[in-house]
Amino acid sequence: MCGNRAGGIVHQRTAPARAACRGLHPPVPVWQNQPMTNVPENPWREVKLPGGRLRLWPEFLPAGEADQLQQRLSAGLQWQRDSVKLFGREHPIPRQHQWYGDAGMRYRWSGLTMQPLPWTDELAELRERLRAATEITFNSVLANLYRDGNDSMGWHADDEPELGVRPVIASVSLGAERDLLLRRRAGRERGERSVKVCLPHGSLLLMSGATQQNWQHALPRRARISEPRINLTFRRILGERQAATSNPAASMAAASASA
Ligand SMILES: O=C(O)CCC(=O)C(=O)O
Ligand SMILES: [Mn+2]
Repeated sequence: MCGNRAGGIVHQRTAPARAACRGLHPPVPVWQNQPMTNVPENPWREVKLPGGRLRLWPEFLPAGEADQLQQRLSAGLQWQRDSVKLFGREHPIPRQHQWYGDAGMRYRWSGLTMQPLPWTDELAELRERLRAATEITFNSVLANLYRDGNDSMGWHADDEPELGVRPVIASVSLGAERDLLLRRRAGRERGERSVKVCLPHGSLLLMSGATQQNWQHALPRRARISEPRINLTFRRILGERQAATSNPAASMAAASASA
């Protein structure tokens, strides 16, 4: 495990050279349409994040269901590999991904424009479970496939105009346990500690409040990890008009797009 006794949440100055993460749980039968049973009274762990809000539900999906879901998504989603252009050069993104959601929920990030594929049964089912757990109806999900510890995600915030000002992002992790790092935007020059959250198989991480305004997050490379991981970040894309009224940056983007 990459966690500690404080529940998988550690403050650190720099990313550790390695993270010893546990592997997959043994497989058990079928991913089923099950109601949530045996949910402890408060399954959430609050991560202290000044100017933001982060909650982790470590055992959101029971291990057997998480195993089945991982297998089905790994084989069934239409994974694609994209590049982003930086200073005129193409850089392949070090993971595969795909965008699913309600019709019209276009998402633009890092110069990519993603049009949603229709919900698969598994993703639609998971969206329902998230609705029950969070009372939020997500209308899209970015699915990410990290083939092993060499795949990663650099520092960024999920702060695109179409997500609105204080987006709630529900992030489900399947497979190899990886650590998510968070750093405060304002604390970078002061050498502030980053926050490390271990994301176990079947866990749910909820980012909300002003997290995306005040913090950045990254999933660093961990060369010793040889197992794959799937991450599903469920989001709510706002309609263009809603985005424009809730976020001045969005109104400028909408204006220049229609110009
Ligand atoms: O893989 C993860 O846990 C994080 C992914 C992420 O931050 C993103 O896709 O925006
Ligand atoms: Mn992100």
